[in-house]
Amino acid sequence: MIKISDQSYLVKGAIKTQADELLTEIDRIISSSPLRQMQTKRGHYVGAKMTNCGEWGWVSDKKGYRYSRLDPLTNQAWPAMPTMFKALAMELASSVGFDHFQPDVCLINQYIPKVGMGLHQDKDEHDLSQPIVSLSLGVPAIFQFGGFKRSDQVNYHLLEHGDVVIWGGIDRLRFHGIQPLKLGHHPQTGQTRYNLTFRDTGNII
Ligand code: MD3
Ligand code: FE
Repeated sequence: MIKISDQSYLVKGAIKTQADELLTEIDRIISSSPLRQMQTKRGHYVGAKMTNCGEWGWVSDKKGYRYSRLDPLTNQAWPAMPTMFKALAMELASSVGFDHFQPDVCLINQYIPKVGMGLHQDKDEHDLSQPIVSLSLGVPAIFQFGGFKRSDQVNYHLLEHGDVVIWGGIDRLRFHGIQPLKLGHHPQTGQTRYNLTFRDTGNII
C-alpha cells in the first residue's frame, strides 16, 4: 500500500483476482443503462463515457451536475449495485481505516484512446467525510493529483489494471484528472480503460 497523500492510498493490484467478475458485472450494467457521453452546462461533452449503478447516479446535462435516482436515458432506476461491488468497496475502505463506508452510487467511466478527464474537484457529495474508492481496469492511465487550487502543482501516478485508490478526509477536495489515454491493449478490455468510483452521496432517498 502506497500512501500518496495525507489520507489517500494506492493499493497496486488489489483487485486483480476480482477483475473477471467486475467486468462481467459491468457488461450487465451497461446492457440495461448504456454508457453515454454526458453534456455539460456549457454544451461541451464529458470525454469519458459514463453510466452508474446503485441508488443514485451521477449525471451531467445543460442544467449542471447532480445525482439522480433515475437514468435520464431509460427513465428507469439505475441498475442495482451488485452485492460484490458494495462488499469490495467497503472492505477496501476499511482496510485503510475508513470504517462504515456505505456507498450508494458507483460511477462507471469508460476511456478510449485520446480521452482523458481535465483537472476538477469532486464536490457533488454532501458528506465529504466519506471516502471515495476507485478501481481501475484495463489499459493503464496516468492520474494527476493536485492541490486545493487548480494552479497548484500536480503529482502523477500510473493507475494499472487491478489498482485501487482510496481518497478520504482532507484529500476529497483535491484537484485531480486523467491524462488522455495512450494507445494500448489489455487482454480483457481491448483498448479501453474502466474506472469505477464508489461514493456515498449523503442523499436521503
Ligand atoms: C481524488 N475519475 O469520476 S478516479 C471522477 O479515473 C474521476 O475515472 C477518474 O475523477 C477516473 O470524478 C479518477 C479517482 C478519484 C476520484 C475522486 C477523487 C480521485 C479523487 C476525489 C478527490 C480526490
Ligand atoms: Fe473526480
